[in-house]
Amino acid sequence: MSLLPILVVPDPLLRRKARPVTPADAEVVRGLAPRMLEAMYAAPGIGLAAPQVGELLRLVVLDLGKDEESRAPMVLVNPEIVAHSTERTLREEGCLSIPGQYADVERPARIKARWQELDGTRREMGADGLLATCIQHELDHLDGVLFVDHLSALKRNMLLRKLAKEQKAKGRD
Ligand code: K2U
Ligand code: ZN
Repeated sequence: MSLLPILVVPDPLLRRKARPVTPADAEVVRGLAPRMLEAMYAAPGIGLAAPQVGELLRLVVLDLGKDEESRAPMVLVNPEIVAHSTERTLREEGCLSIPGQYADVERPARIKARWQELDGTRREMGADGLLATCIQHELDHLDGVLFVDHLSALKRNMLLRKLAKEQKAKGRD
């Protein structure tokens, strides 16, 4: 089966709020989650949210494993951040929907996330470091928020203009 295409800004779907997954979505989600993981590994990336493949569902996949041997895929259905530290941390972020553009983003250093697994099991986990950044980045996607929205308007516009220029040049090649 072909790889799911990852939407790139300024696709309007990336700015829409995703709806909660319901039991009626079970079959669709069981089929979609593995395909999202494949698209994420191929990108490559360590996280992917359903809106990035055009599905407005509150569904995220992530895997911080360093290589094929250390894969540890996670599927988060209806994920929420239920607590976060007051301490914040700065980390360079990229985004598969804003290819080739990077910037430092400040976010809470530690979070507590709650979600359901594909089989409906409820999970809760504390996270810090890159995992905390990735979960916050992906949950932003579920609300139509992109990492550039955490930057100053000047930096955001510079970065998006640079992407548009690169996309245009690519179109000409
Ligand atoms: O949502 C996405 O676009 C996937 C991002 C998630 C992410 C962004 C920033 C920081 C952590 C995760 C992609 O995985 S970006 C590629 C990447 C790969 C390794 C480490 C950081 C970012
Ligand atoms: Zn992203």
